[in-house]
Amino acid sequence: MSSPASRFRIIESTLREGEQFANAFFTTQQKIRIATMLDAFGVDYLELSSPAASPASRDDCATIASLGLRARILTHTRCHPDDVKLAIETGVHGVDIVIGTSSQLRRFGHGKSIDEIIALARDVIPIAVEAGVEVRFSTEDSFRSDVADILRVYEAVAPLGIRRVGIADTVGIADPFRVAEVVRAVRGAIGPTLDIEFHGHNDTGCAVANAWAALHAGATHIDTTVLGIGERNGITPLGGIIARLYASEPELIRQRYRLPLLHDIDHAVARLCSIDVPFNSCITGFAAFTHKAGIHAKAVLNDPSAYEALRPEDFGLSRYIHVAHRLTGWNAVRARAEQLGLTLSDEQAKALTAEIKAAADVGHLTLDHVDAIIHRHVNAHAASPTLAPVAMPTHAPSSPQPASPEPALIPA
Ligand code: HCA
Ligand code: CU
Repeated sequence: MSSPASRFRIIESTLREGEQFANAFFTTQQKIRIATMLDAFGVDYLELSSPAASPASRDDCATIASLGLRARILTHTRCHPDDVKLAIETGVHGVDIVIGTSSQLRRFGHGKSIDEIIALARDVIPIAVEAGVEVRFSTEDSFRSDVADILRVYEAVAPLGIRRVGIADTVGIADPFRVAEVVRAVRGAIGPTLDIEFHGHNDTGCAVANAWAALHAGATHIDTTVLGIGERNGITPLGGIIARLYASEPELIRQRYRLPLLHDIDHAVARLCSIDVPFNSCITGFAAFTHKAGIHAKAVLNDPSAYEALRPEDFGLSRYIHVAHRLTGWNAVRARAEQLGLTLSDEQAKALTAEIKAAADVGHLTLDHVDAIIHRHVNAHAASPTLAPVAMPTHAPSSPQPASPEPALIPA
């Protein structure tokens, strides 16, 4: 089997699932900006909120579909003839049709039986297929649905001219093993030619792993949003799945996506939603490339790959050695002194490190404190060769800015 990374596509749903995030409200101009950034990054599809949601949602579908982006524009619709007709009129390239198949959603949502769902799908899908748009048909809440039920639905819709089927972990209940099992069963039901899309919520923290498992089991399309925003705590984050794919196939992912744009995309969407980029966001979290413990710092100064699965340079970012704390080590301290234009002997570096650790035991240290200690120590030992101190920025201009209190970071 070819690697999952070589044949997958991203369906970026920040402008659909992301709009369902509690803090999200995007104006038309903001949607255009997000769509343009994601297109420049290189996602394959952009999914937009249903035109049936509101008049502005309808107009935004038409506006974004007419921008001439490279990405194909999709909109999300209920399995209803009027919604699908409205979607087609907006000029989008495709419709993502969805209907709930779990007993919970059938009972508390639309109230239809599986036979009724199949009959409805047979009425609705041909409207889109005959209009010449790309059609996906998905079963909402797939993982709490009876597998026999969803397979019956997929078997029924597969011959109707659709391009792909969708499997949705609507409540984030699935784990990677179950996802793989269901994807394989769906592949068996629909045959080898149709594509399979996976949409996974992150309620139990498995969204990236589930998406990865789906790809390994034969899924072809993954739904993402920027930072994972969406209903409740959201879905597979774009940065998370990119990090996962990059770890397996760095060359391919570097070629396919403009990775240095991710930092600005994450920060732009965070700002629009009045949130911070979470500290633990893959790639763009403020400490994603910060090394702290002395043992780590020493090895990273020798060779960054010692403690890095991802190369920050590939994402337009810098790595940092965090030096002003009690876990620091003398290699890191000596590297900082070198950045200040000062050369330390091993003994000096060790003595200084002891001083820094003692100071850090007493209270919070900043990089300025560390620099002052280094200067004081070097000046007190006049015999040591001292050079004129060189001012070093605490952060490279493009570096992620840490939330306060600001750790003392030095570029490595
Ligand atoms: C929702 C629906 C959905 C749809 C996914 C899909 C889900 O919660 O509004 O179209 O495949 O999570 O089931 O986002
Ligand atoms: Cu969802």
